[in-house]
Amino acid sequence: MRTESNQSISSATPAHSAPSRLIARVAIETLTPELFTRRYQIPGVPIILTGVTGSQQDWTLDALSALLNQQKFLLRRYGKERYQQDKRTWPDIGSGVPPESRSFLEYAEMLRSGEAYEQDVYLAKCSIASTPLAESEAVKAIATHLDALGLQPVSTLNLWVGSGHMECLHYDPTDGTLIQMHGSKRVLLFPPSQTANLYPFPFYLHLRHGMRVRAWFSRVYPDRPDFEAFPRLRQALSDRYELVLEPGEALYIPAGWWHEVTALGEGMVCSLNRFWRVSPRRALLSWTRWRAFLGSACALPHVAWSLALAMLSRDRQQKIKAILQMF
Ligand SMILES: O=C(O)CCC(=O)C(=O)O
Repeated sequence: MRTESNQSISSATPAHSAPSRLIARVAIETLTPELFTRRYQIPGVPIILTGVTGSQQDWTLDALSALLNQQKFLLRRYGKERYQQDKRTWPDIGSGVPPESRSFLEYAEMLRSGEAYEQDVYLAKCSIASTPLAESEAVKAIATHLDALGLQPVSTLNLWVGSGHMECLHYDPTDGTLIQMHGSKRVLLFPPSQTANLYPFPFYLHLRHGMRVRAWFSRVYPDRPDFEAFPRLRQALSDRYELVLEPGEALYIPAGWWHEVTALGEGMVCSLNRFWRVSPRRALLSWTRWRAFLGSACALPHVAWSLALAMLSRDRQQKIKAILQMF
């Protein structure tokens, strides 16, 4: 029997805030690159694109297991207590969580037994470039559709597989698309103008923690607001967008837009994402991007020191791999 160990998921409007705003859905076939660039990419406006995977997707756990088999992936074990804790006490966040290397079949077993749900074990942001998924019909359809919008990639396609996981509130310094392949995800979004009201970790924290803690993560839980500790959160909540992303849909998330992403239900939920270059004017004027770069720059002395220590240790390869994996 699985317990409600992960943060409770509610799409209802919390009693303390105004109703969520909505994000429009547009069939990708109807968008020309000019239209996409003018309406969404240049101003940095999120949009849900439908029909992105063509009819070629059914990424069930059995289908993924058959294709990925013994291929190794890095998993993050968050543990069931994490979302009960005050985020200010977290020793690590996101890619800063120490990775565990497992074959896909081992992870599939964790998903089937409920361990992945109960212990919140997440296969996060793993490149599919050297896997058979890269050659699949669904990925070809995605590439054709997204290339046609004129976006310029700054990453490969990444795989995200889990059960009940909540990827907590953060933003990325590049534009991104989150593409839903199996199951559904609830996404909460806040515009970059709400950054101060979402209490991000300060960028200088990287001096002390390197890349384990990240300035682009928020210290608040939007669904369980602590207005005493974070009074300005009230303002952010009145400027909140909410949606459920369904298979075959892609959410375009412009750089600096805060997002909290929760896999719905207890079954396996799978997505792909990819990051894209930001339009030059928005890149230059975005404070959220600059503070992320400042944070990364502050992390450099700590990272260099950790690398030096890793070089001197016996299991240096493992340690260096774990440090580099945080980027
Ligand atoms: O799907 C997730 O868990 C997180 C995805 C995400 O943060 C992104 O696509 O930028």
